[in-house]
Amino acid sequence: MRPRPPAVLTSLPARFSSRLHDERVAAWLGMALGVSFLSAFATGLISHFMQHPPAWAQWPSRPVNLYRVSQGVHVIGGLATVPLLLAKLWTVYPKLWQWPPVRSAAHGLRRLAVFALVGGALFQFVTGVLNIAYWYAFPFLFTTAHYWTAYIVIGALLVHAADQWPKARRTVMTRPQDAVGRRAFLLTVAGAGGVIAATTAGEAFTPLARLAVLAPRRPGTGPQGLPVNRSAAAAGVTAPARDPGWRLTVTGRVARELTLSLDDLRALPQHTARLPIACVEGWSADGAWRGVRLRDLLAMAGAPAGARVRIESLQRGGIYRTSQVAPPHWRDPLTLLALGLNGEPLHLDHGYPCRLIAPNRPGVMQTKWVHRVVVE
Ligand SMILES: Nc1nc2c(c(=O)[nH]1)N[C@H]1C(S)=C(S)[C@@H](COP(=O)(O)O)O[C@H]1N2
Ligand SMILES: [Mo]
Repeated sequence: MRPRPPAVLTSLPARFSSRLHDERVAAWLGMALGVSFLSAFATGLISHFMQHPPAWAQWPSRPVNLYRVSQGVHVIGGLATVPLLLAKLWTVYPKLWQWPPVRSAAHGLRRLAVFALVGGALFQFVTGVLNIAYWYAFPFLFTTAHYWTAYIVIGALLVHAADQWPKARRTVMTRPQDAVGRRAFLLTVAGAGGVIAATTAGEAFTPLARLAVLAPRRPGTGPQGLPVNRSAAAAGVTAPARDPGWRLTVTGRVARELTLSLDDLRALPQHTARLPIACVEGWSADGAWRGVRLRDLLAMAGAPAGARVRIESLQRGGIYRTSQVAPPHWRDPLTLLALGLNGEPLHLDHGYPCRLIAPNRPGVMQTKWVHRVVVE
């Protein structure tokens, strides 16, 4: 004999009185969420592997805005998905109390996948939003946790989607018999997602910058019209960056080591590149950068053509004090050690005396306050 459900559960169905706890609403929302999660996963992988390229692979340096668009889709698309996720959870939460909780091994596995999917998705959204709000309320490194949880979420999503697909497809293909306000509900949810997208897209898409009231950073703000992520004071580099004794050295596997003062750098051929800073947190903004081509410096030093280059900052600690530049990027004529931005000498917070700026590259790898270029 089956155990009877606890009394509290038998009284529950009456409380889930809304007719929107409904298969049809759940199916439509599920399909939309599936598309959105897959897009987040793909763009997330791009971001991860741009920051941590495997030894055997190199990213191209073009198109210039590839990373910017991909990361904008990741963050803005992710934020716009929040209402969909909440609506889906609200629609299906009566199932949480289904009785018996596990009917068979297969049913148990299905439910396990749903729990992993819901738990993982909530974790991704909550920590993701806290991260772009610069509220590091958690003890772990966000990027690592976000990356590994993504595999759990996508694995669980595939199991859940394979399981639900036949039923969901049938549900959306048949005509509804009754009108219970589904269309209005789904349109409201889609509208809420649209409002979030519209009020954050301007953080990456400059024409909408003034609408971006929900974005923590946006183009047009900050010194020289560009947001600042970590200031010189926060990075502890104010004194060494201002020191007239500052020198740039080009060293490592080179024929001639170079040591250059700021005046030496200014005396070299100067080039302008219009390139974005595209932060992993979703915001991006164009600047007109002016400075010395990295490839010119490496040619002067006699660096081997296939070498990888490490850019080092004056900053003493922090995970973004160095970055790697692979040949497609350092050979690109747009890749500069910039001395100026938007017609002025580089602001201290943008990396004075000199910073790396390269096309199609995450913001975290656009190293500021550079003082050493090491050919590996
Ligand atoms: N040395 C150093 N460079 C750095 C950082 C840093 O913390 N230290 N932050 C990076 C990040 S996360 C971004 S998005 C860009 C932002 O550049 P900006 O402050 O000039 O806009 O700088 C990058 N360069
Ligand atoms: Mo960033």
